[in-house]
Amino acid sequence: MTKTTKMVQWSPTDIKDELLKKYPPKVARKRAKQIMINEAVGADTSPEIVANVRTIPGIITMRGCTYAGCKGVIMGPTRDIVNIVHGPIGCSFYAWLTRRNQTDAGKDGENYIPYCFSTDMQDQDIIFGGEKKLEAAIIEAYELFHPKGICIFATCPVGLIGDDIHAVARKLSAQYEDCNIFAFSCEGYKGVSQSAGHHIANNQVFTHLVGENKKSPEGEYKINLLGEYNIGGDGFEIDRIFKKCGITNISTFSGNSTYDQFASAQHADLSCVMCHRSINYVADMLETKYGIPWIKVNFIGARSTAKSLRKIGEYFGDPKLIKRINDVIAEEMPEVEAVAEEVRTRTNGKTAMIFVGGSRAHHYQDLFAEMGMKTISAGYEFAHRDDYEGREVIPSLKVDSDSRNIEELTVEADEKLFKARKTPDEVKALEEAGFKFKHYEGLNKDMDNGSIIVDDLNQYEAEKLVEILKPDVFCAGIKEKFSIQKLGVPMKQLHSYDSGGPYAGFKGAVNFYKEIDRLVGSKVWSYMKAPWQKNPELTATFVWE
Ligand code: CFM
Repeated sequence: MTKTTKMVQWSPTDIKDELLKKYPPKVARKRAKQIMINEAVGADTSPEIVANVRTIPGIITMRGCTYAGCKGVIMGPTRDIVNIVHGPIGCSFYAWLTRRNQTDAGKDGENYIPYCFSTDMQDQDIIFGGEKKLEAAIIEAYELFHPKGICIFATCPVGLIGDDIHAVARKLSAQYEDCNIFAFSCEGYKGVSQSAGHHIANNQVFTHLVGENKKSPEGEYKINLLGEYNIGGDGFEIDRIFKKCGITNISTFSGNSTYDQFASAQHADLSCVMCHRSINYVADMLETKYGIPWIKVNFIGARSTAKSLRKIGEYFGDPKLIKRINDVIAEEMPEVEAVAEEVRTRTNGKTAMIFVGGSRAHHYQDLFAEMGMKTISAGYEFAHRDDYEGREVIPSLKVDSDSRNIEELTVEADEKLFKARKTPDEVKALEEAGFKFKHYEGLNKDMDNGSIIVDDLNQYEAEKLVEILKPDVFCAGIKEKFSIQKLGVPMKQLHSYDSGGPYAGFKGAVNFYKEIDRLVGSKVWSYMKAPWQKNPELTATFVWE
C-alpha cells in the first residue's frame, strides 16, 4: 500500500491487509480468520468465518460479558420478576437501566425494572462466602414485594469463591410456595461473550417457567415472538401491528414480558424468531417439547415487516387472517413509502457500516436499503457462524472448551402437552409452496461480494475501516460513539437507539428514515478534523479531501 493510493483503489484485499498490518504475526493470523471478504452471493456455500471464539487479550473488543447477556439482555426486560444480582455493587449499578428495554407496567402496575437489587458483596463476603447475604436479600425482596418470581444472577467473584446460588434458590423456593425462585450461573467470564449469557438465561427460563400456566390464553392465531426486546419501544409497535391484524402474541421473549407470558408460551401455535442469535435454540426446544413450529421473521424495515406478516398469514392459512394482514399492510404502507421516497432524494447512494451484537447488523441493512443506502461493511460482536453463513452450518460447528462450558438442554416431547400443530401433509404442502420453516440464511448472503465482514470488530479496526471507506454513517454502540464522531463521521447507536426509536414495524421505519436523513445530511461533521486529516503527510492520500 503506497501513500498515494486513492480511496477508490482500495481493493478488499488491500483493506484487509491494512487492518492486519499493525498486529504482531500471531494476532494477525487469528484476526485474519475473523475478517472476511464476502463471496457468499451466488455461491453454494458462504466462506467460513471464525466466530464465537475468545477475544485476543489486549484487544479492545466491543463485546460485553456473559452476565450482561443473561441479566441484562434476556431477563432485564421482564417487569414482574425481581432480579437480584449476587455480587459487588458495580455489576448491578452498571447494568441498571442502561439498556433501553421499555415496559408497560400494565393494569397490575407490577414493575421492578426501575429497581436495582444487589447483594452488594464486600471483601468479607468474598473471604467468608456470600450465601447468607444472598439468602437475606431474597427474604427481604420477598417480604417487601411478594413477586411471582425471583431470579438470582451470579457475577464473576461468586463463581470464583463457589457460592452455591442454586442451593439457596431451592431452599427459599421451598419456603415460599407462591414464589418461583431460581438462579443463573452466568458469571461474566463463563463464556466468550454475552451470547453465553443468553443461553444460560434461556435454558433456565425454559426449565423453570415455560409450561407453568396450564390455562390457554384467549385469542386467535396464537404466536410467540422470540428474540424481541422492546428497545426504544420496538415491541410496542410490533404488538400494535399484531393487534390490528388479529394475531395474538402470547409471549414475547422477552421485551415487555411478564412472568405469566413466559409461563404460557407452550400454548402458542407458532414461534416467530426475530433475533436468531439470542434465542434460536429456544424455538427448537419449544418445537421438540410442545410441537410448536418456528419461522424466522424480521420486523426491522417496512417491507420486511410486511413480508413477515404475510409469512405468519400463510402459516395459519386462514383467508380471513390473510385478508386482514393485506388490509393492514395496504393501510400502513402509503405513509411509509411517501417518507421513504422523500428522504431518498437525499440519502440515495449513501453508505453505512453496522457493527452490533448478533442480529441487528443484518436486520438494519433492510431499513437502509429502503432509503437507497448500502451497507458496505458489517459484522457481529458475538454471533456464531450460523448467523453469518446460515443455519446449514450448525451441524458442523466446532465444539470447543468454551462452548462446552454452556449447557445444552436435552429436551423430549412432553407426554401430555405435545401437540403437532400441522399434519405432515399440511407441512409438506406449505413447503412445496416455498414456505420455509426453521430457516435462516445469515448475513453474508445479503451483502455484496467484496464487502468486508468482520467478527468481533475492535476499536483499532473500526477507526481504520472508517478512515479507509469513509461511510456516511457508522452504527454501533456507546463505546464507539465518540471515537467515531471524532473522526468526522455521524454515528448512530443501534443498541440503545441513542434516545430515539421505535425503529421496528411501519411507524418505526418512518422514525428511522427521518433520523438517518438528518444525520447523514448534517454539515456539522465536516467541521471535525480526524487525526489523519490533521497530518499533512496523510491528508494527501485520500480523495474526499
Ligand atoms: Fe439480539 Fe438484541 Fe442483537 Fe442481542 Fe445485544 Fe440488543 Fe444487540 Mo445490544 S438480543 S443479538 S445481546 S438483537 S443488547 S436487543 S442491540 S448487542 S444486535
